[in-house]
Amino acid sequence: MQFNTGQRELTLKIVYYGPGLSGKTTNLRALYQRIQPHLRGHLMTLDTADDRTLFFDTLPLVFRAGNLKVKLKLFTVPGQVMHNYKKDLGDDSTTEAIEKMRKENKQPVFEAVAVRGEGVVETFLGLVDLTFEQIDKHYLLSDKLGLDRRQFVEEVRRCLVDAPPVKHAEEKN
Ligand SMILES: Nc1nc2c(ncn2[C@@H]2O[C@H](COP(=O)(O)OP(=O)(O)OP(=O)(O)O)[C@@H](O)[C@H]2O)c(=O)[nH]1
Ligand SMILES: [Mg+2]
Repeated sequence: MQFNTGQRELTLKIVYYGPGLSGKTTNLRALYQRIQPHLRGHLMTLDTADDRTLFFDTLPLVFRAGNLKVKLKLFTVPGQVMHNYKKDLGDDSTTEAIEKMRKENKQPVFEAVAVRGEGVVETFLGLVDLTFEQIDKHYLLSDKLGLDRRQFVEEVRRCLVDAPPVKHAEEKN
């Protein structure tokens, strides 16, 4: 996070990371399609010949929240072997296995099919919600700027085309 007091500008960088070929770049591409064209910047992807991310992909989104200018910089990085142990369940994954993950993981679990764009927006808004919660704890944005978490996520939701209603972390389960 960066905060420019003079310009009242908040910059947040969110990085999608995980095993190689797990759909990080596909998530960003799907998200690009769902952001209102006048609010999104250039989607830059840098692939090798076989579509593997070389350095990173990036997609900026700029909007206003309260009296702040907010820049969300979305990134993906190339998948690394060290992330494989977090890897998706196989094709034999069942509803029960996903329920088990939901119960055992501290983090929320979102189901998505990035190639079809399903669940991509829900995942993204969930990320934005948790990101705001986290930085608010440290930097007291609600107190200092009067910027409330729900209001913030709602502003991000409004940047999207046909976005579903937001489910906040504490409302899940
Ligand atoms: N079946 C299925 N295929 C997917 C899904 N998301 C991505 N893919 C496919 O999986 C392959 C890898 O997707 P990428 O988005 O390039 O994966 P990545 O995580 O960016 O990979 P690296 O940049 O190499 O780390 C592509 O052929 C995608 O079309 C999904 O939800 N379901
Ligand atoms: Mg990639």
